[in-house]
Amino acid sequence: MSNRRNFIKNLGALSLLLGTSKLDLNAQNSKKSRATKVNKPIVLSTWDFGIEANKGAWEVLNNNGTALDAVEKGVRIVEADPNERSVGYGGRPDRDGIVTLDACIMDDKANIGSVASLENIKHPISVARKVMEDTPHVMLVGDGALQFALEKGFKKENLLTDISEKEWKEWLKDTNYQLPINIENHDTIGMIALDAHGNLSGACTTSGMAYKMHGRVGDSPIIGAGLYVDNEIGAVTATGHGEEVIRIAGSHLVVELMRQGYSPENACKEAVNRIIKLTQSRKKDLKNIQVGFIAINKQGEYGSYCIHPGFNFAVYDQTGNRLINGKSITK
Ligand code: SD4
Repeated sequence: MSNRRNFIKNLGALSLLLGTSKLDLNAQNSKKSRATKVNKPIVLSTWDFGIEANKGAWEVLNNNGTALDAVEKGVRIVEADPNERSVGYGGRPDRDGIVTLDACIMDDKANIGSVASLENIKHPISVARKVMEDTPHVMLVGDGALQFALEKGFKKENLLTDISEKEWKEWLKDTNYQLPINIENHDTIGMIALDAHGNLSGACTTSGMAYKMHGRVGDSPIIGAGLYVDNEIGAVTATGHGEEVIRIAGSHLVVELMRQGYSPENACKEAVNRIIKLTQSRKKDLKNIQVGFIAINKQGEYGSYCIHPGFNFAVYDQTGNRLINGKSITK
């Protein structure tokens, strides 16, 4: 007996030495949770506009629909709303006054579709879905994406609303065309869902960083950065400073951490810490960078983490639709 106790003690010391204890603990936790009932259906989306988006998604999920249909329907609500100034119609333009949209979608079978720097189309997420379903490619950009959208019957529309135009002109006067670098000028809707059949999908759509350079593409349409789904493990989406999310292949990283046994929240936290580490080693100012991740696993457990306070996300499951503040590294 005492030998066994010593063995366990030594094993503990060894795993501490190897730095595996946290991982093991998480793996144990997640194994424990696997025995419990799966929390499905469930949908999560970024920011407070996620509440309205979740309602649309829930109509699909609650009627036995697929996670794929749910996430497309959900994010379209925000894309169509001119009062949401960071997504779709009414989104803030680039520094040349042009609204350019980025979006991607991924289903439970690893089908993927994406559009980047798309102009004049109100629902880039649905164009991304068409790329996924009707082409042999996974990503179309700029003029080619627009040409494809028009071929598929999408209507060309002016997406620059009066208020966005007015603000952009004021910004031009005040800033003399200098690129903005702060944590205030972007909000993306990323949505991930687990349906009643136990399948995962996700969607991500944005007008990107306000007053960006024309042609700039963020993380949101990049599979593995702004969104990733692995139907065996979980789904993840990101919001915030796209360049930093791309730098660590953020959403894919979070899925891989969950595969290793991390809880959704700890996986998001680890990814956020990696961004912080790289920011510091590159001697950049962390106060200008905000990134948040949200994640769900196959059991319907969810979590989030961001760099600075201020990020929130909406969750809709059998207990209702609610807004939750993301935990942050800085306080
Ligand atoms: C981007 N990640 O274009 C997007 C913007 C965003 O919350 O998410 N804002 O970099």
